Amino acid sequence: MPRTLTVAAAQLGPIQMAEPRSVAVERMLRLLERGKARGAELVVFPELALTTFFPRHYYETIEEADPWFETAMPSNETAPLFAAARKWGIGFHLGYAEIAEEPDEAGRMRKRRFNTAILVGPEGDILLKYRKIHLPGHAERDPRRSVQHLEKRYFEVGDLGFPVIRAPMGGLAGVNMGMMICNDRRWPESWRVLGLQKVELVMLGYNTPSTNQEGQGFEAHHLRVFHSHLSIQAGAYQNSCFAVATAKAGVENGCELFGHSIIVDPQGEIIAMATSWDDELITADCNLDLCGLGRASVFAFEKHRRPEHYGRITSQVGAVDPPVWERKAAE
Ligand code: CDV
Repeated sequence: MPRTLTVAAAQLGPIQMAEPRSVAVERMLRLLERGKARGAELVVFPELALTTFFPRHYYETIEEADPWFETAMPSNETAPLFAAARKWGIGFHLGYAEIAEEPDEAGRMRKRRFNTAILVGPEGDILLKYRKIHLPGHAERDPRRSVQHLEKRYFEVGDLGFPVIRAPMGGLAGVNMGMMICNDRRWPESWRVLGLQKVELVMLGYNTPSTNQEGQGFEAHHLRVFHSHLSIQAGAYQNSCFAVATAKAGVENGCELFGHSIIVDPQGEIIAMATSWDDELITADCNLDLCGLGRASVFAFEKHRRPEHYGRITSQVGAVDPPVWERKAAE
C-alpha cells in the first residue's frame, strides 16, 4: 500500500485593510469544507492569512502595528478553524503575525513579534511552529519605494530554526513535515536544513507582489512567478520531498500579489496549480514513497554530501571577492 496523503493548497484572494479577521476565517472555513469534500487530509493556508499583508504599511511606532498580531493561538477568532479541523478530521497550516511575551536571547522577558506558521493536527493540536527566518525588506520607511516592505521593522528573525516533526496525518501513522515562509523558499539553505531531517512534505505560504518593488532596476514581470516556482521546484527536487506552496493573490489595497499556488512532487514537477487570483483550492494525492527514489540515488546525502567543503555556508554571510589571477613570473 503506498503511503498517500491528499493535500490541498488553500489560496486566498485579497484581504483588504478594513476586513476583519472574522471575514478571513469565514472564507478559510469554506475552503476547509471544500477540502473535506474533495478528500483533502491537510490544507495549507498562506503567510499572514488572517489579515492584509500589513508590512506594506508604515507605522511610526511598532506598537501601532500590534492590532495586526495574534496574542493567542487559538484565539476567539481562530477557534472555529480548530473546531472545523476536529469535526472534519483535517490538519491545517496557518500563517499569522505572532506576539509572544517571552525571554529573548539575553533572558529578558519582553514582547516579541514574529511572522509565524503553525501546523495543526486533525485533533486540533498544534504539532509544529515555525517563525520566519529570512525576513525581506527594510526596517525604516524607504522613500524610494512606492510600496513599503517593512518585515524587518515589525518582526524579529525566527528563533526556532527549521524544525521537522513526524506526526500522524490523514490515514498515515507518521509523515515528516516541515515549514518555511515566503522568502525562505528562495534560499537553498532553508530546504537543505529540512532535507537533512528527512522532510517528506514542506508547507509554505507566501505574499509576493507581481512586480519588483525594490527600485534597484528593471525585472520583467513574467520572471516573478518563474523565480518563485523555480525555487520551490528546485528545493523539492534537491531534497526529495513534496511541497505545498500557497499564495495570497489579487489586489490588496492597490497592491497586486501574483498567486500561482502550486503543489510539487519530489521530481520537482508541478502536480497542481491555482489559476485564479481568488480563494481557490487545489489538491493532489501525494505518494510519499516517491521521496525514497532521490534519497536512495542522486541525493543519498549520507553517501555524497561533503560538508567539509561547505564551511562558508555557515561561517560567512555576505559574498567575498575571489583572489585575482596573476600571471606567474617565468622561471
Ligand atoms: N512576504 C515575502 O517574504 N515576500 C518576498 C518579496 C518581498 C520578494 C518574497 O520573497 O516573495
